[in-house]
Amino acid sequence: MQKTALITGITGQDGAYLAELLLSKGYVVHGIKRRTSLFNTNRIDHLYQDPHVPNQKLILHHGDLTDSTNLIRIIQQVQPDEIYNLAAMSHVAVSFETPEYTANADGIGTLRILEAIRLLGLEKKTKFYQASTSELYGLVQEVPQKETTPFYPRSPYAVAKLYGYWITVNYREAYGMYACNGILFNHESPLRGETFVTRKITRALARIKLGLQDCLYLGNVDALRDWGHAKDYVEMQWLMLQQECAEDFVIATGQQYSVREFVNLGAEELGMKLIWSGSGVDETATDVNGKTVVRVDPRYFRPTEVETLLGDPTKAMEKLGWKPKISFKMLVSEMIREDLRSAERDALVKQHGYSAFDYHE
Ligand code: NDP
Ligand code: GDR
Repeated sequence: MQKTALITGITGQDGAYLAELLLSKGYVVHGIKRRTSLFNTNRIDHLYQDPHVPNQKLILHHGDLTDSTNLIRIIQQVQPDEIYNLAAMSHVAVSFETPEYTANADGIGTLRILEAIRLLGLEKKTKFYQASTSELYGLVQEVPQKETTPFYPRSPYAVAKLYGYWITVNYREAYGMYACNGILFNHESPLRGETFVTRKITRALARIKLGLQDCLYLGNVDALRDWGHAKDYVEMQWLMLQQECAEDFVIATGQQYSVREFVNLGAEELGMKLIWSGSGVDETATDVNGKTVVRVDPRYFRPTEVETLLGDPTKAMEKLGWKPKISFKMLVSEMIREDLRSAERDALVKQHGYSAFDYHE
């Protein structure tokens, strides 16, 4: 029986990898995308299917997590077997600037989908996946963090996601819905948004290497994260919906690196050696010629920071057979390779007299 899935946030990093995975498994995939003034489907363009061709397997709908009637209409029309709620204002630092919107999209947005499932009488048909996050642990209460570790969110983003987490648990318990949380630790890829720290680093280092950018400005380089690859993680999202009963799972690698270590490894991949000096806001890294290529800039500090995250994925290993295929080194190497390729393209464009606008955030 061909299954139908609905992905919110299909234009994002995970949405793109998940759509690819589900299509490869024979699903019909519906995705919700926001109306934007320019196309923003780059990550899924390779999956695009002309709507005029019959038997389309990838179908896009305009929608928004802040619009209940829109969500109800789409879910009614699609009658999905599985919903993956990946849409969110997902940037922790930006959530301090847009806290109300973040609560609306990330918190109440989750409720809107669960309510739509219930109102449409789909509680027994539609399985629901909620993109929960290691940010829930925030000020960590236990090391490493597992499913039973108490939460202590440290940003408007994490507080909104806390609501999303608990409303998912509540609808499972109250209405017997198959609804589960994947508590995913940071996962990255060449498709990662350019303003998350890993992609910011690999993009900047590649551009510095080719003389397109002078310096990489970072915030807290001591922050420690448990970084995996998005491609591995979306497979677990799917598996969580293929179980007998809905349960919540931590997905992590169980290994931790600092932002500074990420920078060093990225630089090594490009044949650059960095020498760090100073501390706090005066910390810098120079290359072997003494040129400063990394500077700490307090504008990237957060009002409340999550200093350290380290996951314990034992439950997922035992029940879902979780074993990440892509190591940290392979992840950094792939991201650097892809960013070097796009920097080479930009350098070529520049050589021919065109200059690309270089946005820094
Ligand atoms: P991205 O930021 O790459 O993608 C977010 C997606 O949500 C985009 O498609 C975006 O659309 C869409 N979106 C944002 N706001 C709305 C809205 N109001 N209505 C509808 N769609 C909206 O995130 P990731 O792919 O990295 O993450 C996927 C999910 O997993 C998110 O919920 C995130 O919070 C969560 N998460 C991510 C982790 C990670 O390390 N990547 C770890 C743990 C959880 P547009 O393209 O138009 O901006
Ligand atoms: P995070 O990811 O906040 O963990 O949320 P991000 O890559 O933004 O930050 C990771 C750590 O790096 C530090 N940092 C910087 N971060 C950014 N963005 N820019 C900088 O210049 C910079 N310098 C240092 C941060 O302070 C932080 O400690 C991601 C998102 O995908 C969430 O949606 C998801 O829920 C969590 O991962 C798990």
